[in-house]
Amino acid sequence: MAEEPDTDEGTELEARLAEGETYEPPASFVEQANVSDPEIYEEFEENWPACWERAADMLSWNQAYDTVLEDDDAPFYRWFTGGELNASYNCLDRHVEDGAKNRAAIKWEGELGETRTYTYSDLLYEVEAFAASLRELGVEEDDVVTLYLPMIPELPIAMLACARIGAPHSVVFAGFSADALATRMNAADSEYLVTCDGYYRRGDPLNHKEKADKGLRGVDHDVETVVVDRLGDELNHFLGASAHDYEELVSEHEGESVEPVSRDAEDMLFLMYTSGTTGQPKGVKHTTGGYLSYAAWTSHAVLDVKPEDTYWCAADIGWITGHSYIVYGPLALGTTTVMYEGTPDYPEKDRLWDLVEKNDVDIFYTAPTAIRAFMKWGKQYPDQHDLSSLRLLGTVGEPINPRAWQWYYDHIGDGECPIVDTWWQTETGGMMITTLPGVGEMKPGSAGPPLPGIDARIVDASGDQVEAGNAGYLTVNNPWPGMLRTLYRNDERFLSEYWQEYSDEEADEWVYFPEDGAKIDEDGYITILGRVDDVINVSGHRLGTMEIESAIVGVEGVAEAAVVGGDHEIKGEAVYAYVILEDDADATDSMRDRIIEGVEDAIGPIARPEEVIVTPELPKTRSGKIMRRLLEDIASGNELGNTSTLRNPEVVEDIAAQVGND
Ligand code: 6R9
Repeated sequence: MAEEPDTDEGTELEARLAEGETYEPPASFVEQANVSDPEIYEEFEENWPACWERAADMLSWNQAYDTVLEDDDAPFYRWFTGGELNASYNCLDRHVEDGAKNRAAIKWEGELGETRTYTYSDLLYEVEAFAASLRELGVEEDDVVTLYLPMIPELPIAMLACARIGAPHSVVFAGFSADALATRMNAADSEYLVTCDGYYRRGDPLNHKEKADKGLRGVDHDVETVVVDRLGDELNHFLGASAHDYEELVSEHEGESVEPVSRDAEDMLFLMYTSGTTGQPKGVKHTTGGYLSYAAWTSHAVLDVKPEDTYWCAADIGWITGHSYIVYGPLALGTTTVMYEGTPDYPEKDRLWDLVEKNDVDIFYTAPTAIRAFMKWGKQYPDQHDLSSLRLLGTVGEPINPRAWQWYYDHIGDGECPIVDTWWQTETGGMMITTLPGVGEMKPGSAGPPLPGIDARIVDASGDQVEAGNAGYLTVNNPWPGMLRTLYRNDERFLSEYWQEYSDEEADEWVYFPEDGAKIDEDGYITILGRVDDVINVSGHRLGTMEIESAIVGVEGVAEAAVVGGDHEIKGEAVYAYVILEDDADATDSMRDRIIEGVEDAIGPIARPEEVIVTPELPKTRSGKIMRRLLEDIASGNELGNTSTLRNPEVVEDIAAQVGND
C-alpha cells in the first residue's frame, strides 16, 4: 500500500523548500572526503589547463604525455597528447599488481536472486580470455564491436576485452529495438556483435536473441556474432549460422594472457549513440586518455570513491552513466562496483534497499525518476532495512524536484549523507556541474556550481551572461578532458550541433552549447531547467521527438505526427503523440495500438507514447509552424495561453478535450 502523504509535514516542507533551505555536508563526511579543501576551485582556475594533470595522474601511462591540451585545431581539442595507455590495464592489471587481486571488482546481483562476484584477478582472467576470443574472430585494433547486452557481467567483460585489444565498443541499450540496433551497426560499419539469448524482467525470461536476429537482418554487411547464454534451458539458445557461443569461445582461451595494447591518448575508447534533434542518432566519440582520466577524476572528487568502498550506481550500462560510473570510473579507482540486473520493484518494492543492506553499500547513485517512484511507494520500504552503511548519495539524468531531493536525503540518507545532483551528458563524458560533497553546501533542486576547471555560464540569446537570479542558456566556455572529440565520421554535424550557437569563429573562441536551459543564483549555483531542443527526457533517458515522429508516420494510415513531452509524476516527462490520420483511416483502438507498436519497433518500449491523440489538424502558427509549446501545455495540463495567433484556434479545444488530464 502506498503511504498517504502527511499533509502537515508536506506543507511545512514546501514552505521550507520555497525559502531555499540549504544543507551543509556533515562534518563526519568532510573529515574523510577525498576532496575537502575549497581552495580547489581557485587552484584549478589559476593553473588551467595544467590543473588537469591531476586527472591524468589518476591513471597509469605506458608513455607519459607531452602536452596537457592542444587547441590549435579547436574545437577539435586534443588532450594529453603523446601519452599512451590502455584502459583495461588501468581498470584491472594495475590493481592486481598493487596487491588488490582478491578484492571484489564486480558484485553482480541477478534479478532472480543469484549472485556472482568477480575479484580483480577473476575479472582480468575473464577479460583476457574474451579478448583472445575476439581476436580469434578477426577483431583488430580500431574495429568497432557492438555490444547488445543487458545488465549481465559479460557486458563489462566485453567492454574491457575490447579496450584491451584497442577495439572501440559501441554499446546498444538492450531495451532498444531491432531497428535501433541495425541503424547503429550500419552507422559504425560494425562487423562484430556480442549479444545474448535473453534475460529476466520481473521474473519472466525475455527473448533477446530474436530481437538481435531481427536487427541483423537490417544490417547491410556481414557480421560475426557471439551469443552469451544467460537463460540456460529457459529459452532455446539458438545460434544462427555465423554465431558463436560465448562459453565455448572463452573456454578455448582460458588462461591465455593478452597484452594490453598501448593506445594513444586520443585513440577512440568507445562510441555511444545518443538522440539528437534530427532522426539520425549521433555517434559520440570518446577517447582513451581524456575520457578515462575524467571518469576516474570525477569518481574520486564527486562520488568520493575509495578502493575499499562498495559502490553502486543503479543505472544501465547501456547509457553513458553506466559506462562512466559503473564500469570505467570505479574500476579505474580499484573499488567494488555493484551491478544489478533487474527492476527496483521485483520481487518487492524494497529490492534496492535489500541490496544496499546486504552488500553494505557506501555510495549510491541513481536517477530522480527512481526516487520519485520510491517516494510514491512509501518510506516503509527503506525503513525495513539498515541503510547505515551509506555515506553519499547521488542523482543524475534529469532535474530533481526539491521534494524528491528531501525525501532521498531523509529516508535513504537518514539526514547524514550529502547528495550530489550531477549535471552532465553523453557528450561530456563525465560530471560537469555539481557540488563537491566534502566542500559545498547543498541546495535542493539546484545541481550546484560548475566543477573546478569547468567554465559553465548562463547566457542570453546573444551570448551575454545573465544576472544572478535569471534564466538563460547553459554554455561551457572552456574544454575539458572528458569531452566528446567529434561525432563519428561526421565532423560537420559535430560543429553544427555543439559549437555554432555561441562561438566566435573569427576570434577563435569556442563555446560548447549543450542545449539545456538553466538558471543561476547569486552564489553561482546552477539549476537546470531542461532541454531547449526537440529532445525529451523520459525517466532520465534522452529521446529525440523527430525519431519518434518518423516512426509514427511510418505506420500505415498516419499522415502527420507531432511528438512532445508532457509533465509526468514519475517519469519527469512522458511522450505525447498528436496524430493526423489519412482520410480513409479511422481513429480506432487498433490504430492507436499500431502506432504504439510502430514506436516500440523503431526505438524501444522506453519511447512508448503515454497517449496517442488523434486530431484532424495540428495547431499551427500563421506561418505554418506547429505550435509545440501549446501541445506541451495541453499534455502537461497547463493553463493554455492566448491561442488567437493561431491559424486554426478551434482545434485546440478539441485536442485538449481528448487528453486524459483535461
Ligand atoms: C548523464 C546523462 C543528458 C541530458 C542533459 C540534461 C539532462 C542530466 C541532469 C540533467 C538536470 C541533472 N540532465 N543530468 N538535468 N539535472 N542533474 O543523463 O546523459 O543521457 O546524454 O542526457 O540529461 O537535459 O542535457 P544523457
